[in-house]
Amino acid sequence: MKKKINTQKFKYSHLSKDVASIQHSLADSLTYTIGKDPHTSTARDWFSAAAHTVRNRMMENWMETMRSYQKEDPKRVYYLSLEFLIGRLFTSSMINVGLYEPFKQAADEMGLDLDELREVESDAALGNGGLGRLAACFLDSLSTLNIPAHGYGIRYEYGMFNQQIENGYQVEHPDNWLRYGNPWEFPRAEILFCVHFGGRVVEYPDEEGKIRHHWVDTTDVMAMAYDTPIPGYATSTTNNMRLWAAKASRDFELQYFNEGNYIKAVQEKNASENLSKVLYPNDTTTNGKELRLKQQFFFVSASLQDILRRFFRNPANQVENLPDKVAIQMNDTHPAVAVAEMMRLLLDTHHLDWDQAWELTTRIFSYTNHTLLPEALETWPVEMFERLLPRHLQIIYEINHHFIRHVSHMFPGDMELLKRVSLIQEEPEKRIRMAHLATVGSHRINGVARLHTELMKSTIFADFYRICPEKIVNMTNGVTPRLWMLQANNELSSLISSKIGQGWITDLSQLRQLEQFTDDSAFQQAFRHVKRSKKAFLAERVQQLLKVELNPDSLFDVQVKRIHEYKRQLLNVLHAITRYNRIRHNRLENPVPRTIIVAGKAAPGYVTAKRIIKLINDVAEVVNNDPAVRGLLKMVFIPNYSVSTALEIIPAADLSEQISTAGTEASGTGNMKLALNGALTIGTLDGANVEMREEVGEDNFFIFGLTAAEAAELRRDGYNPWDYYHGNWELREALDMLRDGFFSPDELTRHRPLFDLLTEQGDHYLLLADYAAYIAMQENVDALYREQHAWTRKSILNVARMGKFSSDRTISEYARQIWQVEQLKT
Ligand code: 26W
Repeated sequence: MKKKINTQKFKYSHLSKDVASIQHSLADSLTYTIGKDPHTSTARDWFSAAAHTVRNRMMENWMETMRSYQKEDPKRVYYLSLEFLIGRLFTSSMINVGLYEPFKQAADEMGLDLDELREVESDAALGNGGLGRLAACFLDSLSTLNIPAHGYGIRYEYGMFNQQIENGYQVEHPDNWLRYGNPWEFPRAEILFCVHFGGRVVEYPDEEGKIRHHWVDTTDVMAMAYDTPIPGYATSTTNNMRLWAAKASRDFELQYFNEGNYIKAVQEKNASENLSKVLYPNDTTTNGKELRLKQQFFFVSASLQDILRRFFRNPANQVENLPDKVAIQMNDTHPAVAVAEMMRLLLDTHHLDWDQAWELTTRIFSYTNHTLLPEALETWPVEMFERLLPRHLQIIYEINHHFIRHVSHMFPGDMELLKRVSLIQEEPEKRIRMAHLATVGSHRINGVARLHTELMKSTIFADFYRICPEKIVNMTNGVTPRLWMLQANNELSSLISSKIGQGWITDLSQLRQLEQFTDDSAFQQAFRHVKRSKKAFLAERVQQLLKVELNPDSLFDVQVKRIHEYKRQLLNVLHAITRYNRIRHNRLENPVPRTIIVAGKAAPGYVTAKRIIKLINDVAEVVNNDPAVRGLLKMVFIPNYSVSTALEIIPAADLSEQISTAGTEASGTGNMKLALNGALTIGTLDGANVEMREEVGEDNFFIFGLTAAEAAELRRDGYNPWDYYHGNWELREALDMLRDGFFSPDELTRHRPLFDLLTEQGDHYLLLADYAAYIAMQENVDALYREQHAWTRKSILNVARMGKFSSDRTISEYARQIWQVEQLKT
């Protein structure tokens, strides 16, 4: 804009949050924005009007937050993540800005069904599972704690696929979440950065005769910003999540247009815009696709350009002071190429010398590791890097050269060590180890639970732990109580607040005050009533969706998470089969009615995980239709597990299944959400379960099975699953039913591959070794469930002692120990 705006004449409405004002806005939005009247408008029209009504009430705080950051220029955190599993924003936004109650009243008075409106919104499913959801919880906590922070990621046009179950099998359907528009995002057409790929590197001497590098003849893609406001709870701080969309660059099109090749121009435009088309649905296995590496560099390059532009906007900032103003957290190794890109910018654009550039870079970056599974550790072929990012490859070689020299001085003559820590893997082909790049380029690297961090030090990062022990720290995960309590369980939240006030919402440790009511029978009754109503609600949903009738008085036994061998959904199935056999053969004296609920997605190419889904559905089919177990056992697989379905399932759980092989689940966060909602945990000493048990007390936690050390030892000493098969007739009975097609009468061999996996193929995740302990612990669960008071007591204690697992606590630790950023006063 050339002309100066007369701010005297610039006056907006200052929207208030009272019922009348909300109703006025709803009418305005429906009329002026949606262009409908109440007679013709659909639920979707009303949702859009409602979303605009809410979003407009976040604008002033959002702009004020951005203005104050610009004015004060505090140190900021940049959270770089290829995934943000946000879910729906309508209710969360209302809760955080204090609109929920008046909005509900406004809607009620107008005759609008708020629940119906809520369901219209698509989930923003821009993530796979734990890692993506953690990023979303962190954004909520960062704003709530008034920490200057920006989330950076990709605006995928298609998020996590929708899972349908057809004939018991998973079928993937595209998630076209933007079809009806996204009311929460603001396209910023002017915030556009050019991202380079390919080309070649030329050297030239600068004025002082030093060799400098230019990256030339590149193919370019533009990154355009889409901003989403992230309001904190009960605070005016509203941070920004900036997601990048790929747009074809003008030059690129022109070239073909000039050649008169219109069709080719349009095709190429499409190809470059494909970069932000779809989220890769794999967790834990890298697929090595070139497009994925392009996505990584695309969002890293745009984000770093944006970060540096913002930094240099303040004339007082000099490049040497970057780490005083910028902390960049890499969510796993997915953004690790940022280390090389920062070096490139400092060397080639800002002409720093190597040592200074490196010092700044390592002070800026830190990296979170989310998994120890070897198949999840990213490596990229050197050949691919050379083709796409030739300058970065040079820089990575140079980083490696310096690092290897440093290590060889520390440990002279240890050639094996050098090979192991090198950023370059040599065999069978040359590849870049992204975890090594991220580790060497960061001043801190962290695990996500105490056990996980200890295992990092003793296993995959053992060499780095010798080289720089102070670098590896622990940051135990947490979840945001705003979503996972206030929103998921309004009833429980109100009950808690009626006893201890509302302080717990932003200081979860205050839940401890509930301990005084554990034996209060009125409180117990109210607490049970909440759980019962959540179970009845879920039962209704399942009835509608799956036409299976659930008994809300049965024990709801819940395992919800991605389907993976290491998470051992198969062990859950073995328990279900054993229970089925015990009941139908009258081997149980006083069986406790149980409903086993499983949900989760399998990566589309993960054959075993998909077989497990089919098996669960096959077992459910048999069990649910066998009169011999009627009223005593039900099993359901709830399709399309997502943030939205999690919000319905988790509050209804009595029992939380956290049964991964010890040493495999980095942390888990579903375990925290379930316990916070009053489920008791049956689990292994894995991930954050260890710390959860420590908090709630071992009497209130069902721990079974091998420890991580025992599991490692058993594997080392030679594990033979057949020993367990032959040594336990009930286990054998269950496994033989799989082998012989008991649950697949239409195709007797269908479940053979799973039988083979657990026997001949060595049962890598030690299910058979943990089977007996698991079954025995399930008996203890039944025994306790028979004692209503004792169960409720422990359930209340679980809630009361979960305070540690708020993401507010986690983020405070990151802020102090890794980022050195301050919480601002508001
Ligand atoms: C490259 C493919 C890929 C994609 C995602 C590999 C690995 C991942 C993630 C690391 C998978 C993930 O979500 N990990 C989970 O992170 C959670 C948050 O820290 C932990 O609670 C879970 O235990 C961990 O499995």
